[in-house]
Amino acid sequence: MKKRWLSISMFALILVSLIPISSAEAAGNGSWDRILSGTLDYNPTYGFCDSANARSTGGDVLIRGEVPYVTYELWESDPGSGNDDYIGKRYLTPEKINGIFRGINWAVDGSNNRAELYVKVNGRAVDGKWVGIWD
Ligand SMILES: [Ca+2]
Ligand SMILES: [Ca+2]
Repeated sequence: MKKRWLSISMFALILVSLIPISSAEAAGNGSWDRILSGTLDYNPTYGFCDSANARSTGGDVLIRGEVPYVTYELWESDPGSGNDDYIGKRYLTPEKINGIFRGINWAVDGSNNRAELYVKVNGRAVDGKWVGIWD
């Protein structure tokens, strides 16, 4: 029983990460490049899960998460405590697997001229689950 559940959830993960992004949701520069494929990891100090940072040139950004019916937030990281910039949030479902954020050039900063993007989900329900970011 457990094994079967595992294979079903693996299937869901492969599905959500590999489904082609439709042309109706085209990126500004014409192609989506994946800049992050990783996990959301629980931080007990803050009570949320977040991903590693991914460097973006701004423009349009798309996120996907393994777990449906969850609100995924997109943030931009800056040095120091409490300086990160909130970009927005998207509630993702099996019918709406792409969370798209348009025109986020304003989030590009720093000497590297990049936005350090990460995904955050409140609580610990998505701990260890997959998340992806495209630029
Ligand atoms: Ca910033
Ligand atoms: Ca930054």
